[in-house]
Amino acid sequence: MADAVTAPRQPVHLADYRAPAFAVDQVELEFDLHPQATQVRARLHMHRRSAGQLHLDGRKLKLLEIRLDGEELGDNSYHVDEAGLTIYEVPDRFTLETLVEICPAENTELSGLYMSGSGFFTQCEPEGFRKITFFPDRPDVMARYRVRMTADAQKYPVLLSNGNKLAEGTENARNWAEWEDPHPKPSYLFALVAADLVAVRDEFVTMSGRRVELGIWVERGDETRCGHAMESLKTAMRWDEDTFGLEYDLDVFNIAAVADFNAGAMENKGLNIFNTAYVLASPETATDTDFQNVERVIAHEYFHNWTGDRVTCRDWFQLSLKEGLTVFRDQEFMADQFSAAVKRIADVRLLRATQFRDDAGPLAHPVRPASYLEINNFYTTTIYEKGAEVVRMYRTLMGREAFRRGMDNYIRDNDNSAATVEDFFAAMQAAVPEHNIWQILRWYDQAGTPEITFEETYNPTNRSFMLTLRQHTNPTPGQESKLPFLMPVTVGLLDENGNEMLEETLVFHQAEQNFVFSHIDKPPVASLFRNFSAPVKLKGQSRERLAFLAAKDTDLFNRWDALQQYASAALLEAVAAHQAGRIFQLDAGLQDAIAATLRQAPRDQAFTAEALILPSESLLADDMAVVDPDAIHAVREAARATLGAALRDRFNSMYWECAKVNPADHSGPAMAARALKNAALAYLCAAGDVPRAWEQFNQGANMTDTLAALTQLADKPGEKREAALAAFYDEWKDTPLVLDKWFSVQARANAPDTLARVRALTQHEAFDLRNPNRVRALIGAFSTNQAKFHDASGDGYRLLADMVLRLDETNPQVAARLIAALGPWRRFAPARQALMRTELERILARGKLSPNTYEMASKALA
Ligand code: B3K
Ligand code: ZN
Repeated sequence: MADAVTAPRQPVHLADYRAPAFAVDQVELEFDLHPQATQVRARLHMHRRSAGQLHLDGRKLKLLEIRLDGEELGDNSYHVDEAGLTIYEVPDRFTLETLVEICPAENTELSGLYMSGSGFFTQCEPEGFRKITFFPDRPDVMARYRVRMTADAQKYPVLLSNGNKLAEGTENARNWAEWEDPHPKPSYLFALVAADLVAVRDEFVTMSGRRVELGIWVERGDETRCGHAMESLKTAMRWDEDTFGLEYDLDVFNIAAVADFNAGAMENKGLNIFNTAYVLASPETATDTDFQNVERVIAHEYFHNWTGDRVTCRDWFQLSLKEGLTVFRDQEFMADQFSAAVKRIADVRLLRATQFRDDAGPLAHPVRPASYLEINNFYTTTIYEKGAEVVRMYRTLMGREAFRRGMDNYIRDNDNSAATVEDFFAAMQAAVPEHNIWQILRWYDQAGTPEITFEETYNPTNRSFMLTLRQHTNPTPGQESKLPFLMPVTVGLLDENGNEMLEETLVFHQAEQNFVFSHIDKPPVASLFRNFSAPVKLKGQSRERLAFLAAKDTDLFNRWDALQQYASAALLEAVAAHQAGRIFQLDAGLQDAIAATLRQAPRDQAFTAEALILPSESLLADDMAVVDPDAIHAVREAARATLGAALRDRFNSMYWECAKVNPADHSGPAMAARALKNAALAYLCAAGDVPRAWEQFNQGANMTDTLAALTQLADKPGEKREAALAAFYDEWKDTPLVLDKWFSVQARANAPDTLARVRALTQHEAFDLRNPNRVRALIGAFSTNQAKFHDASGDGYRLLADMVLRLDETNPQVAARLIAALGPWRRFAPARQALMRTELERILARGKLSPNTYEMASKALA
């Protein structure tokens, strides 16, 4: 059972940070593993750093023994409560030994030591270690760990922990193993696995010639689906050496996969634990997107070895120090494997869809929050993706070489220690002593998405062009007024034929600033914020200018973005017309722009596939004063159908051209061809060619094509839909990751009965509230289905709130995350506002609520 409180716990404030009073030099842990009653003996070798009592965190631990320097402690020399253990008096240097009992089988929160599939697994970030033993469970306490574990030899033959294995053996039908990690680490990076797993092995020789044994541990039968993860790991290891000079620092690197996992994966030192979704991939079971996600997450966790593990965070307010930086690193890695522009487009799409949404509502928080009730609520796109944007701005401002010097400084100066955002800044600033970049720090502490407006003046007499930029950031909770941000603005000036006259990066740091370009022979067209040089909203570009840039911009990202912005403007105009009762008419310019995009398809298939996707319904909603989900849905669907019909021949020929690619080929070009083919399929189906999807579904060439076809079929009620869903279920009911797709495809469906089906699926025998992937596949996916989730009846909201309340009893982390979908309630018309608010209030009215869910629901309502 999860922890529950009736009253909110006290928030933790960044301003209250104090260095720990005690250091832990060495930790010895002994686990006697049993599902119902595991005993954990901990010997902590500690010393005092400042005055004060010794307090160790601990939750739901049954204390069996306690000794200080070998002497048993009397009852009145210590105190245990629900937060931990206090010992009134300790010497300056001592060894504390405790023995506790915990129950992994009943740990449904999936934080601490828990059971899943064939064994025991841990998840300690951020505060799970305190559910395993009494410890100063905070990242600025770094210690060396030695671990011994014993478990039933038959049931749990594989015993893993961080670092290197020292010894192993079998005694009385129980296996034991001892592991030692030579690197000091915070408790959140501790990991243990005891399960019936098999390994896929390989090796990697580092740049200095050291041999590293690699192992990926999975359930028997899954070995055949690990090849891509292993290749990705080796590619990532080489990339970090080549790009940042960072070499792996242990002789072993293990990855263990687990089916029940709250997050994507976890960077425990030398023993990463992964959600199976980010390890297992084969063409029959994984889509191209899955393949890319495996590669990205494998790289991300591996990169944490330096940005996270060797240099960790002083406290959880600094979470983005490791997450933003590591996301930036995985973005760069992926950009180097495929197309940089397409990767940038995908990243910005995600940022706008989730981070911009959160930043505009009651859940907005800075990249470094000032306080929290439950840190698990802060693993957000603001901390991760906006944090990565801030790192990217450093690099854009400094240039690649100086940024690399800054990274070298950062690692060298903070190695084996717990750092802050200021430490990162100091390392970067030291690499560019000639520029003062302190103002970039505001991005960490001020929330909200800056809105940028601009003016242009061309002076033919002195051949100068002046660009005036203005920035404004709306208030966010607790931050009424904002100071200007420092941001790089990459600007390209084009002539009337689209020839590039210049490209420059401006440093914009005032509320309003003028930039003058000289020797400009004719009035230019400016392409602003190229490659999305800052995470802002650029306002006020005319349709003519957007159409021009969509066709001519030499910056591929901005060409895509101009088309997106143009499409948004055209579709929102159509939404207004729809609301006024007028019949839908497709903007001629939009059709021309899409046709032009199709013509250039052969040059860059991956880019074209991205460019063909119209702005999502939720993105269109962001630009409406009062969101009308029904009108947005009707208009976007009408636009897709009209475009599909008007450009049918071109979509057709593109479809067949791209269909030539080998279905088993997972190279970049093959994936690009499939993406384009399936973009064409979506338009053709929108225009009525559903048999095409049926045919593609029945070919079953690979999961990418099958799922793309099933997605189309799921939108259209009728026999084919039922037949396809039934066939898919039959084939994959025993393959959990694929069955997740069966749930999501129905939750995302664009069909009149989606809501009823999702409600029914919550009762399906294969729906399992204990498995976070399944919950995300059904409920998470449904909450992003704008038109259906926001059904005027309010049933969508009710369904979500029902799930939150049920889940809160077992897994509050997953429950609380779902609430974000109700965050934007103020953006809707009064009827929907009331329905959404009612559900938030219903959640809060529950007497016993986890701090996770309490924090999200109360902040969403505030
Ligand atoms: N650091 C982990 C996140 C753990 C989530 C805890 N709720 C994964 C990652 O970002 O690499
Ligand atoms: Zn991470």
